[in-house]
Amino acid sequence: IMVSGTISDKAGRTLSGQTVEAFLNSVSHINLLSIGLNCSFGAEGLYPHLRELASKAPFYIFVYPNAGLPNEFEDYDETAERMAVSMKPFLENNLVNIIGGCCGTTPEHIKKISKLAEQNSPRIIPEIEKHTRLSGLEALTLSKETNFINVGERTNVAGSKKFARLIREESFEEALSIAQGQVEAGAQIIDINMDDAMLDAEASMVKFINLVAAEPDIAKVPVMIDSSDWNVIEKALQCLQGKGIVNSISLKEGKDIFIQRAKTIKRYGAAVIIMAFDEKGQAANYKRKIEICQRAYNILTQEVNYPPEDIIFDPNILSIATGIAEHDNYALDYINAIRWIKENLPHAKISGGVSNLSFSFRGNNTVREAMHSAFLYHAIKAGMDMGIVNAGMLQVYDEIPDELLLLVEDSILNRRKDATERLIAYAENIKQDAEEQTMKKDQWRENQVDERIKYALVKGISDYIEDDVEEARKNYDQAFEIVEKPLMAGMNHVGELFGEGKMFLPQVVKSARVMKKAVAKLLPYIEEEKKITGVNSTAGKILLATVKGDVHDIGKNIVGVILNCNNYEVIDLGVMVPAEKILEVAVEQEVDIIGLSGLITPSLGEMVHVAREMKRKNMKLPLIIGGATTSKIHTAVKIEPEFDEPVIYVKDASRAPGVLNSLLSENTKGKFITSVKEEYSELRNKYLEGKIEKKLIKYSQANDNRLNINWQSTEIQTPKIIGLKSFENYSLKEISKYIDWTFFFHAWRLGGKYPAILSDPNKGEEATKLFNTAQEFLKKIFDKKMLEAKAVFGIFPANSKNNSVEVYYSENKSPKIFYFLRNQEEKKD
Ligand code: THG
Repeated sequence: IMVSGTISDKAGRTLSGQTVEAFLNSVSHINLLSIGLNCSFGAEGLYPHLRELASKAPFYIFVYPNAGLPNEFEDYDETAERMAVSMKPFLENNLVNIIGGCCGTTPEHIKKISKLAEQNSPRIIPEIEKHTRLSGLEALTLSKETNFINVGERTNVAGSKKFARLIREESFEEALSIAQGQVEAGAQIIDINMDDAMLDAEASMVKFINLVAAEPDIAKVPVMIDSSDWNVIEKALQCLQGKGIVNSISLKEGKDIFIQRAKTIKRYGAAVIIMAFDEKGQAANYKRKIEICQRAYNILTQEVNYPPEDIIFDPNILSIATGIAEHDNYALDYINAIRWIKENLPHAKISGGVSNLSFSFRGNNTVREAMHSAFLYHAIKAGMDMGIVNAGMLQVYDEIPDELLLLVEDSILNRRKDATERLIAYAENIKQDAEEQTMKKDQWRENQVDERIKYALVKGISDYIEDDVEEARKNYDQAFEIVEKPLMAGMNHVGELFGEGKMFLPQVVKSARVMKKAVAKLLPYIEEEKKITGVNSTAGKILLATVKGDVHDIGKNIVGVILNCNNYEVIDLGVMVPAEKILEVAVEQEVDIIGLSGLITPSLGEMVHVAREMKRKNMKLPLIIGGATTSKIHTAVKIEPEFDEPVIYVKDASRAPGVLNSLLSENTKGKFITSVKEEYSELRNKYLEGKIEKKLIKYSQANDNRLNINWQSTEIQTPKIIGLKSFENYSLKEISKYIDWTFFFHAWRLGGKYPAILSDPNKGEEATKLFNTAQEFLKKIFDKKMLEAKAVFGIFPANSKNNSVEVYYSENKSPKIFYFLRNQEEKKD
């Protein structure tokens, strides 16, 4: 079996949000022949990701990138030479065993790559250290360097009254915020438990885990599936993308069932917690604990071939200080057992439910937290690797008041007979510090309401959005303005961040959900306002389709979700939709906009066809274009000229609401369409001009055109200073004269090669001087004066053949351009 992955965004993640290492950990339980990367965004950016994979995978490695991303016109620009340059480091650093090319590569490419491969030796599979390697969207490796791993306990219906209530009431969104709270408070794994007689544990587990998968801030950590019902565990395993932990199995029901379940878990690819139980029951003392763990370890490693690093023992943390003498040594037995396991069961890890320890002090969090911290202090020293804890509620060992510390340690380490009594006496004396219990207030809640709305959208926080939009209504005349202004501003910011690789897809979808909630809250008000103004109740009706010949729809579906969240009625025709069908439904359903999507390059041609058909049928509605291969330039050059109505490219899902809003809103529509038309026509002209200019000549001809310098005939002065010279007290004004402004003018679209002068006579003496110089310059060279110019922005040689220059100047506010030709009248205004 060979597993091939693709990195799909700038953040270096797979489409479902995993990092390369998280992905590797998710599939490493299979005895792979090889693992590698294909396509992605070409060879060039792949190096760091490939290197990471090569350094961590115990399998052969392959790579076959595409020849860069396809350009806007369905072609791949990366030549065989260029691609070989980017692939060279893969081979020279011996990162791969198999190498090749994906989309856009040709026999020519493969020939070049193959040559390079011949010159280098293949990767040798490195010795990979045995560590417990887990993953959510990100990898979690338990090594000597990682300290104790916190597993969040609060997403447990048996361990949190609040969580239990939320799940019972099906308030899944708020339940998710408990998970998020655990992660924010430092949980590196979350334990999820739905075992409750009043719940359909299987259904609740599946639903909750799937919701977690869509919350990148939670899904980044691995999941610990906590259930005593095997069916719940197996169902949950089927929903996990990453490599999680099963909590738990044991020898309670005998060896056969134990083996059968361990085999199943191994096949799904998860680590497993083994509780110290057997046919006789729970191990309470040291001897029973180590005896059961030893037996389970032998069965797992010898009969199931379970990787020992994926075995996590839980030798039972039982409640102490209960008043029952037999319980007094429970903590010490656990600590001693883990010390033994560490020494005798190689690579196995140790976990435990820490809060169990202090059940007898329920209601007194001060004492409980002190007990947990002191217990962990000793247990971690003995080798405890991870623990199920109330993340964020652990006290720092050093900060436990001396008196309390002495009492809890007496109890944990069973140092004196009256330890429990003394601890109880202490506990009765202290009052709960109410303040300690209240969570610290979120700083961002202090901001202005519009800022809060934007923040909530970017962070995907839905908790306060309804109250915030309600509050925002005070500042706006109409509810719809809140959608158009702060909410859109937030969504646009999300779009920008996504474009820069600072957010990844699942996060964008999460933002859309916040948007949905906000819009839902505003909808009744918007409806009211519309009754008065007589406008439609939805924002608009849009038809979406992946064009004929293309089966990709992930992006389109995301657009659908996001538009839905923005109150658009979406008719999704699915994939492989022929032009006739699209137009037929559009007419029948009277949609406001048609949106076409496609991922593969032939779809570009199909989109041109749809546009032509729309024109032929004389349709009067805008067409929007999106999908991985589509682009603004292709839309402008190839699609837009085919159809007279607006044809607009939408870069990614996050931008769809902004574009549609501008297209359909009466206020912005006209201006928006005109500006897009202008922009596309400019792009088209530039492209067509560029096409003409780019005619290539023969290499020999190019050589003949080189600059011939006769070094003998010219006397070359030795510069006064060679090397660096630093100026200490300079003025920017002075220095600006020496700056080569070419690049700035390019950026400002001013064109030209060597700017001669920049000035504005209204800007003081220095500028006037420059302005006069410009006048003189033109007079001297062209015998022309500056006409009515009030300011000169620059003078550029426009064409070296006829010695013309372009002069950028202004008479009033709007800049103008003149072309001057030597000894001729000015060519054009
Ligand atoms: N080993 C393994 N898994 C486990 C346990 C274990 N899973 C469950 C449990 N034990 C660990 N989780 C918890 C979670 C919460 C509490 C204790 C253990 C807890 N809850 C508060 C209480 O009951 O007082 C509830 C407070 C509230 O409702 O807010 O203490 O040992 N493998």
